[in-house]
Amino acid sequence: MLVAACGSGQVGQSGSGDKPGGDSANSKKLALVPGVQAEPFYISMQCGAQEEAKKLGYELTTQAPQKFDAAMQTSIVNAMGSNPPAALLIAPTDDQAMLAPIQQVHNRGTKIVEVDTSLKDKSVAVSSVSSDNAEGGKLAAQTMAKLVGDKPGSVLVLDTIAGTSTTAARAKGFEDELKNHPNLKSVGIQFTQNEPDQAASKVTAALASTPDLVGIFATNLNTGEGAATGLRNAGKIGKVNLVGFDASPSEVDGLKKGEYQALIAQDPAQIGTKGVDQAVAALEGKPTERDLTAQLHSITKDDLDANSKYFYKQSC
Ligand code: T6T
Repeated sequence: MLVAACGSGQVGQSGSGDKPGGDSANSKKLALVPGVQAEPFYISMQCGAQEEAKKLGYELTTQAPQKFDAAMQTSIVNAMGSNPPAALLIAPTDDQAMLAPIQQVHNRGTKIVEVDTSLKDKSVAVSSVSSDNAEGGKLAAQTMAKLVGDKPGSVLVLDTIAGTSTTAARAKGFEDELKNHPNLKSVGIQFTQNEPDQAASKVTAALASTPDLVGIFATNLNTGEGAATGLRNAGKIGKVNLVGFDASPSEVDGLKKGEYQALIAQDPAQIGTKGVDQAVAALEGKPTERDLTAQLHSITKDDLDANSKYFYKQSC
């Protein structure tokens, strides 16, 4: 587990029994628990959150699991124990398995704000801030249809892990929009466990079984990186369109090299900023918004430079 790539110390180290959010040692403490450590999407989100927390006079600490894994994330949340922060900003790695640990922290008085992913149960968090992921999937399908043109063919969708709210919504948004483009036929959604190697193998298998494969939609950074590897290994770079999600340095590099034909970039810093605003509003008794979205941007090689502000960071 990693502590704060861009800042301060551990969550919940000072005295025990404080009442979160009350007039206590922890009343100005916010904790951020992203989906996984050392990943440009979550680092960029953390940068936005940290800056906003500082501006508003709060202290934000970050602790992320080594892998996008509910058991690892549960350990971090459980370790907050009797000394929880005033507010917890969290990207639940599983829309059901993370309910019990988050609920426990909530029961101790901590305000919960979901950033990026969310739980199925809408009763725990005061606010959820994310991209409009269904809209992102739709945008990806429209981009794919434009890239493929009138040519009929099959497309493959690479999802991450079942129970990841964001990528599930992207995959569904893509499949729904595909119905408006009858030339394109989906060969279905494949799970990759968010492992690039598994994504690469799925692409290798799809290329072998589907000779008319014209496109792949990779629903996040790892699936995209794996898909590019699968295409490279088969000598299919540029022959099969790859539309990725996110804009990590390696994906942007892949777009420049022609491995990807388009990327749907999120604005993770904005998610972090808005998440902190919601947490602070909840703590200060001000109105909050239950669901907030951050903007998405479709980027191709032709408009790369104009969109460089959306590229993700490796550090703050
Ligand atoms: O796409 C992001 C994030 O939105 C998603 O929930 C999980 O994957 C990423 O972190 C990128 O790897």
